Amino acid sequence: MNAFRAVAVAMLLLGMQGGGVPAVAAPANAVDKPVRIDIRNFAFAPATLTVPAGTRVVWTNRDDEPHLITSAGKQFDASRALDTGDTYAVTFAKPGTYAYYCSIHPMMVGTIIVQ
Ligand SMILES: [Cu+2]
Repeated sequence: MNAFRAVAVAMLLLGMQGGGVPAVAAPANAVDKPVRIDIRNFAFAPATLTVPAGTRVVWTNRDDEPHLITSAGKQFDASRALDTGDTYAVTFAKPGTYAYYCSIHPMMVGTIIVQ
């Protein structure tokens, strides 16, 4: 083991014992599995979804009617009108509360809580 490597290992061990800042940062995009929301019977299922930051959320329209996902606060781009079986995906990078609705059927509402 050369000197540089010994110092690196020592720093790693100290970092692990420090308890504050982790010695090795997690990758920026630690969430690789999309989370799905079904649109069924004129409702979002689940209506409220809590996910870690970086999660890709995919809506799928299971109804025979078109639905159009729209952010209540214009926090993300609206989908096009989704026909049966169509999907729409948004990656939520920043923590926050994202309310959305169907602009064709505004009584259809949902919330995504990003932690
Ligand atoms: Cu709709």
